Amino acid sequence: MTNLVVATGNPGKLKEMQAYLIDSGWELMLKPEELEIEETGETFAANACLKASQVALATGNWSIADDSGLAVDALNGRPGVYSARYGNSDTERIDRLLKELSNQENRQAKFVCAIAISRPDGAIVLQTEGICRGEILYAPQGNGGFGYDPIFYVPEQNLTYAEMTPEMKRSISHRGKAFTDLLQKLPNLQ
Ligand code: ITT
Repeated sequence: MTNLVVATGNPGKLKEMQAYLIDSGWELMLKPEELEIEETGETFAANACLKASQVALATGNWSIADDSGLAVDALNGRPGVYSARYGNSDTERIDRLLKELSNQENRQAKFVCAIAISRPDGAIVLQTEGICRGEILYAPQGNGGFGYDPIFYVPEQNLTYAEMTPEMKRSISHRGKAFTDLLQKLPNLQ
């Protein structure tokens, strides 16, 4: 089995990425904790490529990275690629977003997930993106998941991401859509 380093320091993401990749035929490895990549890109795709490529070069292995975030219509797509930098904790980030939307009736938003896979020499060989549209609630609801999950409501399921079982979130989420596409292409890579 070929090693594949999962290039994330976010435990919530890591758990979901491992679940998608468990039967993929790759030997998953964790990114060394001290290895941090600065996200200088202006798009999710650019940052996913940056992380995958840098981690591959630093470890000498194949690497997979996920760059994701929440884009709110009434905020012109913010926090977008700054989703992780919107506060120092999940609670702070959620509070800030809810404050910014406090007088706003348009609650439409989308979660975006870009994934990139790099060869050990840093070359990106696969990229994909998934989107899930939803609405931002006025207060958090549900205890599951991570990050912005408690305020992201999906009308088709009548649940927030945080109220879904991990299996349901995996099947309909932005990350789920990106991985469905990726997993079809993954076996042909090496
Ligand atoms: P890595 O770069 O190390 O992977 P990160 O947390 O910095 O970890 P990003 O730069 O991609 O990752 O930022 C993503 C932000 O969007 C972060 O605040 C997440 O909590 C949030 N996010 C991404 N996917 C999410 C999901 O499925 N549910 C809730 N929040 C999510």
